[in-house]
Amino acid sequence: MVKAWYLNTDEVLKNQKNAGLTDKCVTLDQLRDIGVEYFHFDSENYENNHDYKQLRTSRGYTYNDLITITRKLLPNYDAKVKSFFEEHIHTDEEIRYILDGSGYFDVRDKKDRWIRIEIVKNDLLILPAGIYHRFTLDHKDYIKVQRLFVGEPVWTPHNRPADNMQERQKYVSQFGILA
Ligand code: KMT
Ligand code: NI
Repeated sequence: MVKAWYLNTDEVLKNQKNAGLTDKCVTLDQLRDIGVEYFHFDSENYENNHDYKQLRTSRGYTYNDLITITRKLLPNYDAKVKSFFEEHIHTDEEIRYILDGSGYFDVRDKKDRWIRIEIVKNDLLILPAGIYHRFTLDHKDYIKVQRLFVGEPVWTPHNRPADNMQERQKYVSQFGILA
């Protein structure tokens, strides 16, 4: 089950277990309120899981691939890990299904505070287009994720500030973002 909490400072160190852990827990309802959706499917036999298949069909997630983020396996590891942790948005949803390992997604709340979301095996997280976010591994330095997409994938990150982008403005007005 996903856990989420407010970070105690803006500048937390990466690769620390529960880095920035506070007692200010964030609920799934609070995440939904900023457009972040969470699902849970057993990753052992997910290809045959009815609910997983249903999610993909209903939302049009036709594309999928795998990415394993760990120093030994990911080409250009240092640069990629660095860019994942730069605050950015995308023009489309970011859909990540965790098949193994763990990590953290940080997302901004309506008042521009960081919420840290712990993601572990079996979690499927959907970030809406236009939400400012970043990703980091934890101290285990290993995550294996399935990336899903509607049609031909576009992974381009647009680093903050990207406030003039159409998708950002759409997100801000749809979810009543104050910042
Ligand atoms: C992104 O755009 O933030 C990422 O793809 C992060 C790596 S996938 C867990
Ligand atoms: Ni991203």
